[in-house]
Amino acid sequence: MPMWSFCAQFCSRVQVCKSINFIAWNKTCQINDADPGDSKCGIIESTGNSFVAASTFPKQLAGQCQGNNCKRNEACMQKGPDYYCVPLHIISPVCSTKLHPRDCSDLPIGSESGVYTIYPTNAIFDVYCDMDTAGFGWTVFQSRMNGATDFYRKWIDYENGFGNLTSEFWLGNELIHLLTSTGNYKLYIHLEDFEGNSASAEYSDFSVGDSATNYTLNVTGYCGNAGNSLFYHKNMMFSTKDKDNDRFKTSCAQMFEGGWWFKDCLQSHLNGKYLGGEHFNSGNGILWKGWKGEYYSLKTTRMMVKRH
Ligand SMILES: [Ca+2]
Repeated sequence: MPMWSFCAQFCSRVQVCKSINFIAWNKTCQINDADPGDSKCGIIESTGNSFVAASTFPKQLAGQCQGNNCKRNEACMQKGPDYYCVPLHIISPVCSTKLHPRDCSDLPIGSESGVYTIYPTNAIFDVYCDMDTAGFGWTVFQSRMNGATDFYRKWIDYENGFGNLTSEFWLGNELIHLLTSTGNYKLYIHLEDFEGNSASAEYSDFSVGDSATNYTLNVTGYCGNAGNSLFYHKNMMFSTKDKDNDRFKTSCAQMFEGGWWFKDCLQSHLNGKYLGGEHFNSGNGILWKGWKGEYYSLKTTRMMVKRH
């Protein structure tokens, strides 16, 4: 729905609707069969959404549909001067985490790796869940494997996400923030080289700030065998080729061709160019200095989070 009033108007024409939850950032209109105080879904009014009782809407919102006799599971639609009743397809009203997983760790035990729809607070989106690399329940937000996707992109692309969930992608800073702000998350970074070796870096606490902080990286509690190459970037803002938030005199994002939490400039950069192994330009490529040094571009990377 383009705006709140359309959502309210729709609700006014549907008998079953007792309240609406309008989510501003993705313009989602959720209609609810309970008053705000009785909602079983734990929806509350907060920044970014408005959760309002239908009883507060002006009567004229329903227009000619006001007083029609559509059934409880029908919606009244206007067509010219007339109205008609159309059936509503009501999806399960149950709000359990089984049906509405907040992230990949809420999926039923035994679920395989793949793309799933998750429902963090006030949002619905698709993610890739990794159930194999580091145990069950990881929500992946970054993946490199073959160089098929261009990672030298602008701020808006990194903000909204790009690529293909089943191959190479960046989930999007807004979604990474949303996900990691709804609970305590740990971070797992899986790395592979072209010689068949792999290494990992795990951080016990990880979150990304909101757009007002330029998606500042909060990360702590390293363990693993790849080296602590993300620590250097802690508390840095995100930077892209068109938005320089780093501490270097020119743009690290332009120099190293990607988007990252650059400082002055880098110890790691998993969104760098896919150079395919050894190269001669210090710091270029898909970099994790603590494992393969500054002259090696990795084959495979995966960054993923899990609630704890
Ligand atoms: Ca700079």
